[in-house]
Amino acid sequence: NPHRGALVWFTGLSGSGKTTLARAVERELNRLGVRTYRLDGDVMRDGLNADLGFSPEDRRENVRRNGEVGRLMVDAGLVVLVAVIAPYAADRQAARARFGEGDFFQVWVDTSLEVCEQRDVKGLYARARSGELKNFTGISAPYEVPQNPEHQAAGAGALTEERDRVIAMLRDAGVMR
Ligand code: GGZ
Repeated sequence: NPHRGALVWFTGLSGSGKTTLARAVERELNRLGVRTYRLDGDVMRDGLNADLGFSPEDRRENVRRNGEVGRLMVDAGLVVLVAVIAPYAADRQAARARFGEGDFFQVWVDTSLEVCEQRDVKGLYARARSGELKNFTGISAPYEVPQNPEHQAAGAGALTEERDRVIAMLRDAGVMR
């Protein structure tokens, strides 16, 4: 299946389902013969971004690096799935500005704070509420809601349907057939 390079940025709260949706989209793209790479915030923070914390400045640099690495991979012809919170609109916009028109897709994984906190898969929200974790997105640090995402995914929706909507968006944009 011939395809071009593109980047899909899944933005949303911790525990919103960014990674889960990105993984599902990736599996389906691979099944369709599309070559992909997934950049995940917490994985990237183990390596390339190990020097960065969660201050606004460090998040800005974190988002910038994820965008730049993604850009190299798009140049190499891959479809890149980025699962990084990217809480500041200005930082998301700066990342977008590094891509050509039609090469960058923002997907807002719109799961409410209430649902994310109720799930609390990693126990981070509890630690943020107790004050042990500072600057936690949604609790003690902002998440600026996307104003014009290419796509809005229901974080609490059915995974297969949400996956297929992202795939359809990429098809409609001519990323692949
Ligand atoms: C937000 C934090 C924080 C704070 C640790 N705020 O759900 P997770 O655990 O596995 O993924 C989250 C990850 C966020 O990294 P990102 O690179 O995506 O964030 S950003 O774009 O804002 O730079 C979360 C964990 O790191 N984590 N402390 N204070 N998330």
